[in-house]
Amino acid sequence: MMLTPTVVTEFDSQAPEATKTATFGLGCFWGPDAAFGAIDGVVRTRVGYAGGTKSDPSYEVLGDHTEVVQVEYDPEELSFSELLERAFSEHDPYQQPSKRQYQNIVFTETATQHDQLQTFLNDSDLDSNRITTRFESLDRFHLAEAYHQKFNLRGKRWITDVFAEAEYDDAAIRESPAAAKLNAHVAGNDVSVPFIEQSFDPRPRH
Ligand code: MHO
Repeated sequence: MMLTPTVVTEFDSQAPEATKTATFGLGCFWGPDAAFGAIDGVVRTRVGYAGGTKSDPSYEVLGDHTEVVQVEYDPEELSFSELLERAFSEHDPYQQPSKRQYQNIVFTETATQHDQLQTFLNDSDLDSNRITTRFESLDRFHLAEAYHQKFNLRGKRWITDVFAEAEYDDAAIRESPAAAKLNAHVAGNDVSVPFIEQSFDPRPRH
């Protein structure tokens, strides 16, 4: 089986409708975009800026914002607590980069997420006095530029050609569940999705 426009559109059409979002600042957003995209139950990912006050941040003029990944997940398959576990395995909570652009931040978007974060921290072995990770309620998520979305996938012409053939524009690629899995896969993450496990051998991995 090869990666074809039909494989992409069929996978995307099967995405669950009732999703929730979780947002994390974990350094340069390309890495967590691919790491979270690999997880079963993560439906979509997008990267952006949050945590600051500037009204229209861009990559070049970030103001006081931080690079973040927003994860859209299927709550029937994956919990916020499991995402927290992953977020804490993706960074050292005792080391905070001085650059605001790359700070570690766990955002909560609802009172439930806030409570789940408290429970997670209470149940963990972490020394709360030494934690430097910021915990904030999400004010606003600002989408990053198209060239930062699914960054690993964008360098792979044999994939972007398939999305072009399927008539996906930049926004559609950003919002595509198939693109999230493919981006994770080409970044070297294990992805257990049949169309990826069965595909690609005839294709060059350049
Ligand atoms: N400037 C770094 C990180 C980019 S990340 C989107 C690089 O080019 O690797 O901040």
